[in-house]
Order: sequence, then structure tokens, then C-alpha cells
Amino acid sequence: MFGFFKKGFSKLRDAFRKTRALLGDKIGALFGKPMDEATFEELERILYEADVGSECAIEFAEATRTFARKNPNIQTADIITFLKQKAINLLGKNPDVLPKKGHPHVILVVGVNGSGKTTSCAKLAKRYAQEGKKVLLAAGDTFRAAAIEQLTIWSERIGVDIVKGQPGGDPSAVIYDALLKGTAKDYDVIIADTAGRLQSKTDLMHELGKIDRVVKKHIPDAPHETLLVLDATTGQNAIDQANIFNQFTPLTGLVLTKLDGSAKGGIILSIYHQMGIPVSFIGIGEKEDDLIVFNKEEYVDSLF
Ligand SMILES: Nc1nc2c(ncn2[C@@H]2O[C@H](COP(=O)(O)OP(=O)(O)OP(=O)(O)O)[C@@H](O)[C@H]2O)c(=O)[nH]1
Ligand SMILES: [Mg+2]
Repeated sequence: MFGFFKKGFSKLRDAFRKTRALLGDKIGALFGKPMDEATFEELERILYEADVGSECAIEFAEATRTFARKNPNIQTADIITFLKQKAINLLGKNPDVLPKKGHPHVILVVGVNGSGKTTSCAKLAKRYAQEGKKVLLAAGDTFRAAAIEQLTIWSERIGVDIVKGQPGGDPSAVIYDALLKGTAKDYDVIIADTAGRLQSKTDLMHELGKIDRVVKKHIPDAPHETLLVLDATTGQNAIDQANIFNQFTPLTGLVLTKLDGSAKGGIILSIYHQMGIPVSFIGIGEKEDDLIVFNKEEYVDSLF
């Protein structure tokens, strides 16, 4: 258990290497020199570059200035501890991702094109299957034949069942079929993939509303989770995506993908600063094991 935990943490530190080089290392160097007014402007710029968002960057830099003024003999380590604590306070509670609600527990996975939805469905399936859950995938991206094929390959690789329909068919019908099978055959978790859609395409966004209604017709309190998959390298547009998706299908959590190799890991702070939607999982690679449950303490320790 402890070994697994440590492995997860070192993977996380590895994934945040570039962000840490931008944040932790530069902040360390900045406060290694005597402080003046320019120090805090530079701090704001460093935070902004790591994608924490302009408002959050200003707030953190201002708070650090006040803290430093009150404590003239402050050391670099104290500044880092102060910033870490500020980040922890902003991040709220750690997510509870155990599929406790509903049997079967229904997870709907949504997002813009190419954000990592299908891969995240596979990673989640693997995670829950490993916990001994009976998992069913639903190939709700009927838009392209290749999308159905992609999820089928994952299901075979991971060893979980899949429900699929015809390319071009109604995604709600496929997901409904999966719910019928899931209930009849006593599955614990159903994970439904959906087609990528731009948040600005209103007709496609309304399709999500239809999926939601069809799901509720069969299981009134489902989907128990609606996860929006966001590509962390998109930067601040991710905030816009989250706000609009949330209007069409209430989100319970976010999956931030492609954090591996990105220097924009500060986006998570920006998300918490601007929205009330928690980050549930983070994707740190293309393989089925490259998904970590978000933990704010580990995240903050990986950043600064
Ligand atoms: N490095 C990295 N690559 C990822 C991650 N998650 C997904 N990818 C890659 O991103 C690409 C798109 O992933 P998909 O899962 O197909 O994305 P999608 O949202 O289902 O795409 P559409 O169905 O076309 O909208 C693939 O090449 C994945 O391997 C991640 O956490 N890290
Ligand atoms: Mg896909």
C-alpha cells in the first residue's frame, strides 16, 4: 500500500517536473536575492507563466508581499511554505472517488475533441477493475467508427466488457443499452465515453442534455459522476470549457490530462480559484496506469 502510494507520488513529481522548474525553482532563486518591489512583480509573472491565472497570480503575489513585510527576516523556505499553505487552502477538500453512490455507479465522460476522454475512460476502467469492481464500458462516441474501435481495443487490453452500437447511431441509445445490461448483469461501474464536442456548438451541447435525460429515465439518480476531461496544455480556455459544459450537463468533477511534460500545472490552482468544480483525477501519460487520484498535498509538494 505504502509502496504504491510512493510510486504514485514519484510519478506525480515527475509529471510536474517542468512546472516545478518554472515555479519552485524560479521562486527559490527569486527570494534568494534581497527583496524589493520588483521581487513581487516578478513573483506574479512567474505564477502567471505557470498558468495559475491572472487573478490568482495577483492575489498570491500580494499576499506574499504582505507576509514578507510583516516578517522582515524571512527566508526563502518560509516563502515557499507560505505559498504552499495558500495553495492548500485554495484547493478545498480532496476528492472522494470511490464509486459509493448507485449500483451500477454510472460515470459519464465528456469534453472537447482530443482532450483525452477515451483514454481516460480506459484508465478509469482499469482502476476500478483492479479494485475488484465489475466494469462495463459504453462506446457512446458513435460519431466515428474509429472511436468505437479505439474503446473496443482498450476493453480487450484491460479485460472489461463493452456495449457498442452502430457508427452514426444515437449515443443515448448505446448508453441506455449499457444501463440495461449493467442493471441486468449486476455491474458495479458503467463508464460511458462520448464524442468530442466544442463547447461553442450549441446543438452538440444539447445532445449531452439528451444523454443525461435518457440516463435518468432508467436510473433516476444517474449519472452519479459526470467528468469533464480537460487537456491541461490548453491553458485558460479550459476554464471556459468547464463553465459551458457545466451549464449543459452538471459536472461533478474534472479530469486534467496531459499534465506530463506540461509546464502549465498551475492550471489546477486557476480552476479552483475560478470555479467550484473539483479536480478528481489527473492524467500523466498515455498508458492505462497513467491516472492518479488528485491529492492536493501531493500536488502542492510537486509544484513548489
Ligand atoms: N501525454 C499524455 N497523452 C494523453 C493523455 N491522455 C490522453 N492522451 C493522448 O491524447 C490523445 C487523444 O486521446 P483520446 O483519449 O483519444 O482523446 P478523446 O478526447 O477521446 O478524443 P476524441 O474522441 O477524438 O474527441 C491520444 O494520443 C492519447 O494517447 C495524458 O494524460 N498524457
Ligand atoms: Mg474519444
